[in-house]
Amino acid sequence: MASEKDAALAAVPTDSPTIFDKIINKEIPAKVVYEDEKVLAFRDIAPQAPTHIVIIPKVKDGLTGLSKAEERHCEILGHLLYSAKRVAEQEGLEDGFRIVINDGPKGCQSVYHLHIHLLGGRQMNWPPG
Ligand code: DGP
Repeated sequence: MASEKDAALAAVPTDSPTIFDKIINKEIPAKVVYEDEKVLAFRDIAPQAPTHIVIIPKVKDGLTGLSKAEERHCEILGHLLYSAKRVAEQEGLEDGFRIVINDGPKGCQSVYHLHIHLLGGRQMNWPPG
């Protein structure tokens, strides 16, 4: 199985639908932990921590990644971050957690639909790899 880095280097930045659209449309299953009208949160298929949840906007609106954000996206960006905090609470991560947004090949992004990683349940290190 390819590493996350290999997957990121092989990924082609695109505005086309991704695997996350299939999850949004329920074409493929995912372990959904939180959902509202704007965002969906589900467990990562390749968890990097005991708790590893991906939080995505249901409508991509050009947000293939954070680097493509424009002023019109400010509301959904804030909503995503606040949703991550709510999911962290729901998951019982009261001792702390980490939020990650990978962007582009060097940022190790493999899926071009903006997403926040919520990681918790173990001691994190710094600097990240
Ligand atoms: P990134 O490398 O930041 O683009 O993160 C993409 C994440 O998406 C990666 O941690 C693995 C996860 N992922 C990819 N495909 C699927 C899938 O089909 N289901 C779930 N649950 N997660 C997926």
